Amino acid sequence: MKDTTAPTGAFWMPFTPNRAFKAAPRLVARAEGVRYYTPDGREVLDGTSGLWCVGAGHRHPRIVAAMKRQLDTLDYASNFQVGHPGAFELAERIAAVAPPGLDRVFLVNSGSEACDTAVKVALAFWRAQGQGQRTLLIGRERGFHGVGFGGISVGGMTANRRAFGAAMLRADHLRSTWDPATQAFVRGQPAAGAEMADEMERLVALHDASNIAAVFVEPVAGSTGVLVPPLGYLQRLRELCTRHGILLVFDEVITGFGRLGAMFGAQALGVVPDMILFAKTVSNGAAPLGGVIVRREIHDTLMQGPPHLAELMHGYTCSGHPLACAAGLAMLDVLAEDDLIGRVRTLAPHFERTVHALASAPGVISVRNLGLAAGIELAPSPAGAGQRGAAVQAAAFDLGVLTRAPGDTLVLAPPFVSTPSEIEQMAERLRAAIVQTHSDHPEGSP
Ligand code: PXG
Repeated sequence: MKDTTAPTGAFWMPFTPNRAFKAAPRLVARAEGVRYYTPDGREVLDGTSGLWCVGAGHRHPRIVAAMKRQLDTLDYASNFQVGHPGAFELAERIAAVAPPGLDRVFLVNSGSEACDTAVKVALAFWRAQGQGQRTLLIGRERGFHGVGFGGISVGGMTANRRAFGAAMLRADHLRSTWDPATQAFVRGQPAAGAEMADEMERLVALHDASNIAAVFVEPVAGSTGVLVPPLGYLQRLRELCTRHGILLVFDEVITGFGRLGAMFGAQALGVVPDMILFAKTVSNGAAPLGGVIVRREIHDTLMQGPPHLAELMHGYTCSGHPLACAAGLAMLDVLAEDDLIGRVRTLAPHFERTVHALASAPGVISVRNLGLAAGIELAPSPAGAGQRGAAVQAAAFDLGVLTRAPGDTLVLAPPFVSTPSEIEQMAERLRAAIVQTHSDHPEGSP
């Protein structure tokens, strides 16, 4: 039998420093609830819900059972001109929990596909109304919208854009809402800064609204380190998009399905966009699933052309895959039956206190949070930005907690089913990793 603990060179790992990983592999082999287990049986608390996916905890029994039943019934059917009941039911159920007015659902397999789908829907929507010149997209600095060409064009993560400029769509960007001078240790939404949204006026004055298709933002920027928008910012952005007739798209790949204490960030923060993108938590990470929820008018505008032809020439072999739909339906049941969103709301104040206590750990220069998401930022090592973050991430795994480190920010985003004491344990282990790494690399030495 092959030694499954030793990764070979064949797997080119995504978004991973491959050489460093393969020199010191950190594997998980099993998971249950809020815990991963390494091949040798050591526990690692899942401080990031996998990659922001596993709100209901790993291997939730009702999700696992539903997926097993599905595999025993219908393993694969496309949704190209035939269909299967799971996809229709899932779309209805998602529409029923979405903000009012958004009730048409296009299913895909990932957040990146959701972003690229939304870009296509926006472009097609304007073209269908004789406004095909509306091709400019507005994103935001430090936004992340996956790795498709639409997503990196509106995205604002330099490293993801650097090499691919030749294939980028036309896009301009709002600045990030992150202001270290006023927000370093803010709990929840910063009180000041709503006017940052007025930058949209500048972009409209520059490009003219008649050329702009849509604005893409995450309600809370997640993967660049949990950047929480000021109170009123998204409301202001909504007003400006409405005033100028520009579509507003919320990328809720991270915030969707409970993370902020409501089904969607739109509801948690009280702003209704024109489209919502989702993935990750929708299936509890148990199968690849994502999608785009659109306002009825957007969908209806596109329902034209010869009746024997697809109205939108877009879709994936696995759009609405039966197994993913089964996982999604079971997750919606679990969210409701176990009141997981209520649980997020109950846990959030405890989580906030626990993560803000990390402000006293050595080298911490910012802590910010909303719902069950927090970023704990460390002063960069003199050896270079991101090095301290990477070192803490590795040390934390060895000390028994999974964190993510975009740059020098450590992310905690625990499963919704975590207990208060499990959250404290996650924070304690993270503190130990910060302390250990700090004494390995004291300030001023590489
Ligand atoms: N939009 C947002 C807001 C995301 O966070 C995507 C789109 C793309 O989803 P897919 O399913 O194509 O990966 C994401 C993905 C991290 C991390 O460390 C976050 C993501 C992916 C990888 C790492 O926070 N989010």
